[in-house]
Amino acid sequence: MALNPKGVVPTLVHDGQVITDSAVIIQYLDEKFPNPTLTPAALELQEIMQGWIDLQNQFPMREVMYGNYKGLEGLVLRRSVQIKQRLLPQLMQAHPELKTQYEVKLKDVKQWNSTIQNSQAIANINRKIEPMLTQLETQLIQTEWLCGATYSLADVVWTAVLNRLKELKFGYLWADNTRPALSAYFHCLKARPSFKAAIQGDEMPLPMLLAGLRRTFLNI
Ligand SMILES: N[C@@H](CCC(=O)N[C@@H](CS)C(=O)NCC(=O)O)C(=O)O
Repeated sequence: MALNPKGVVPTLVHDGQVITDSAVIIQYLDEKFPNPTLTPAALELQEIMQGWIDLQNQFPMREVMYGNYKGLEGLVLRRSVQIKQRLLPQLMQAHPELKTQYEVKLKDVKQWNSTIQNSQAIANINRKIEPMLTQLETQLIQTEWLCGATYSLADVVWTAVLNRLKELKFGYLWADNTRPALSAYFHCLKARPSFKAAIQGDEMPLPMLLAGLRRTFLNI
């Protein structure tokens, strides 16, 4: 909370500087480590890239994820938000210097909790997914990557979103030739070594699942 008042990951500390928000973090990293750069040289393309990053940022992925996950993982995830809501007042008391941050966080977590327990609210949010995928398809019919011929930070952020949507069983929205350009694009993303290094095998580790189940069923 001291580093990142929103109390979320990722939070990067580099050279004594605290950088929050994944979109800002990847842009920071690309600037600091530009070989190879994932930012197009042309200003016009940079604006397009920013547009795709902003679109991703506006998408309520947290609610989509916690609201749609099925099975035991879903149970554990949703329960973890309830536990968070219960623990935050205790943390606030223990760290009075961070009271303001904790108050904002608690309000946000309450809202998050009520959204993910409300199937109608989740259904409404889910309806935003398809138009967004159509927007991607329209672009990808014309260009290989989101900003044209070269892979960029826009593709980095959408790799995470598409992979998460696939995990949440929304992959049918681009499978079976419903959105062929998007389907081919996702294939190309998955074939990249960075995908294998960073995302593949990113399942909830067993110890984490077990700890979550203990909390969920035994309240410890
Ligand atoms: N827009 C932020 C969103 C960060 C975010 O929501 N992170 C989640 C990752 S699951 C988190 O830390 N959630 C815990 C919480 O909100 O308490 C970013 O991209 O960095």
